[in-house]
Amino acid sequence: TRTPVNVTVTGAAGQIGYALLFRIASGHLLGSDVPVKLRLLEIPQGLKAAEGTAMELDDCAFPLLRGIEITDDPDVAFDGANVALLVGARPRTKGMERGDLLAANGGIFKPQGKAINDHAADDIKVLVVGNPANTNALIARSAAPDVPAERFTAMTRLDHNRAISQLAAKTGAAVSDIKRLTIWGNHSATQYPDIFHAEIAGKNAAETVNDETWLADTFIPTVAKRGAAIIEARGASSAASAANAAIDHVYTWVNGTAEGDWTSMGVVSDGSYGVAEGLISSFPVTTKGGAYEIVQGLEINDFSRTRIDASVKELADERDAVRELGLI
Ligand code: NAX
Repeated sequence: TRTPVNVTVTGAAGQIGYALLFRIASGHLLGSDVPVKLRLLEIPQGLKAAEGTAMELDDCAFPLLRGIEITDDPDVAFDGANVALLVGARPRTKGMERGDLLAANGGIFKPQGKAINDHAADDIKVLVVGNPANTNALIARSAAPDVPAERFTAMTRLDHNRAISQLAAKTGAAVSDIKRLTIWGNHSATQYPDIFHAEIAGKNAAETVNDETWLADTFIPTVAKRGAAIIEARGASSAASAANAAIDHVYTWVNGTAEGDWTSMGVVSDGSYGVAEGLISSFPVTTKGGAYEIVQGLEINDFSRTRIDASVKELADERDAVRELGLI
């Protein structure tokens, strides 16, 4: 029998947490034969609700779930963690300046990064979901000098999945026929969903669509502003789809991308495609054996270049702002 994998989830009492935990416990995060132990990190006000969720998890009698621990202490939550899903974050509230938002999140992700550095297992893999996800990942990574930088990733898989779905709807293709879609840059309104290298049933997606107006005026803004559209419709931000994307991100990282396909992940830049080294930016990546590589050698046309550069500039500005605040 396999040793259980320790999975830490922060913000466990939140709405994404509620949609996420049951799927982790039922084997969707790592595989249907991998037992898991859950560690739930919450702030003191969230502990009681997390306990309620843990009661429901017990009531599912999941065969793979080997234990649940709930704490408000990051040192306890990340002790021996193999996978960490950093979901809890400080949302932007009315009248809040960007600097205040970055500072408030620095107060969360810096100590969590340090706790990961000091207590997590050697094979720790971190996914940051809480916004601003890329820069929160940068803050956590900077506080964890003993952990290889590539273990800190930010979630753009929801954007990736949204883009596939929009492209399928436009072309009448099945989502499973769409491959090699890429989200570049920041998980924000400046993100760039790129279909120039994507394939629909083996044919180039941009050539199949052959409609640059749709691309520029409909597809890109629909994907980039989907989060706001969900809030408008649902009266609450994306939760189940975000949890699903977090599951997809980690599952793909651990279990590998399909031959001939890739995925999108926010990962530390090695300077590829002119993205400044050290920024946590979304790239096309392939995964194998629990490791990932940025896809190399893609030709970037002018349409794409402008949009990648704009999103990367935003990431560089966020990095400069958190540097000024002493957070990295
Ligand atoms: P909720 O407000 O429902 O839940 C957040 C939870 O985090 C709360 O229970 C809160 O008590 C807890 N929390 C706050 N600070 C904490 C800390 N220091 N340690 C542990 N727990 C802490 O938000 P939810 O809808 O679940 O969203 C969570 C985050 O995901 C938000 O930052 C949101 O912006 C972000 N998202 C990111 C997405 C992405 O694609 N990267 C998409 C979905 C989502 O918007």
